[in-house]
Amino acid sequence: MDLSLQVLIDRQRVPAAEVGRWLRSAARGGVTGVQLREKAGPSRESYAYGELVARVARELGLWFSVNDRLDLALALEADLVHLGPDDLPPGAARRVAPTLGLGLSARNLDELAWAQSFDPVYVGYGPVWPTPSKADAAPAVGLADLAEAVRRSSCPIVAIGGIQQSNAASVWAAGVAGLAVISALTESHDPDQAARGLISSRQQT
Ligand code: TZP
Ligand code: MG
Repeated sequence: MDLSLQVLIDRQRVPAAEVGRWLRSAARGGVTGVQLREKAGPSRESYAYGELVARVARELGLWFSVNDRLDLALALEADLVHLGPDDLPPGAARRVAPTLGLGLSARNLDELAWAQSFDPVYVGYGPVWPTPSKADAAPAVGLADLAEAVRRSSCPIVAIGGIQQSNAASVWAAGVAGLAVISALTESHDPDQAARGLISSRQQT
């Protein structure tokens, strides 16, 4: 699974009518995976939107992940479910869905040790910088802590939180396996170019 560039989307940021065109553009620029991150609204609507995202992701050869919701991940036949320390315990998800991939979040080095013990596909680490995209985000960890996480981790680290074109090279330099972003792509007028910029800053390290 290519973890290089993951985008987290929801119905507000990428409306259903735009999903096809939008994801095609993002994939052209180098997005490798998409995470459905629906925090509000009726499950029925999240499911319908997720069906669309999953179908387009498959057509484009992107992996597909679901944030928080094991039920939606199973119903949508996702590649991964992404869980944080306050979500359904990873052990419970494993019991219910032994073959479903796990992505886990860690907000500090202690949580990284916890996350690694489940042998996830990757650990999302951050927020690296403060971000307006997550209401209840933990304090930013910064680049030095991110690099320490990479050194300590036995599984791939994906950086998240406040990653933009302007700072992406410094994140790659910490040795991460990939980037996970919301605003850098969903608030861009040109997801192709924006993704291309994030990917190409890897070469600058
Ligand atoms: N988890 C930690 S920070 C964050 C999430 C979901 C938000 C990332 O959004 P952005 O716009 O890329 O900073
Ligand atoms: Mg969560």
